[in-house]
Amino acid sequence: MTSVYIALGSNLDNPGLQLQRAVDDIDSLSKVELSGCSKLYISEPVGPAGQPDYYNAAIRIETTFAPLPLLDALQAIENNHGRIRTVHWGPRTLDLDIILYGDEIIDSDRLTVPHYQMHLRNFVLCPLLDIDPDLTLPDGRKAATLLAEVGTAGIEVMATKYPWL
Ligand code: PH2
Ligand code: MG
Ligand code: MG
Repeated sequence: MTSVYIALGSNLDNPGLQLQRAVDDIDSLSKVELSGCSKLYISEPVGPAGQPDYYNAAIRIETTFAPLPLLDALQAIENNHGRIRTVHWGPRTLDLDIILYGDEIIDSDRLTVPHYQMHLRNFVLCPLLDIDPDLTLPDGRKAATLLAEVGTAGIEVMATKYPWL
């Protein structure tokens, strides 16, 4: 079993419900056990202007999936939620990003872990810290230190305890 942190985001078609259903979908995967769930946040969009605010959250799972099969399973869930891949960083019904996979460093065509922007994004760091306030990256950096560097502007708690809605 490996502990994996997954960030969830949505800014289309009832985003809170998209995230709540996504947690249930991931928890239902046969090789996955849910071991932690963050608060639900609303955050200002990073990227192209003029898109709706995002809902964001994170979960921790214990899994026997290898990284790429896990990515396949998460992308199938994204597709089932009507995800259409258009604009880079543009609006989406559901985005599931593998942020950390145990202590592994992965640099392949399809997958970069730790997520290459995690240290810049408070909408990823805040939810991760809900689950594990002592969270440390494979390079030894503390998630709490990274959040102190980026700050908490533009992000608000919508609901504290899962199920959020
Ligand atoms: N995801 C993006 C681009 N911009 N902004 C916020 N606030 N939250 C996101 O999840 C997000 C974003 C691409 O994955
Ligand atoms: Mg993303
Ligand atoms: Mg993604």
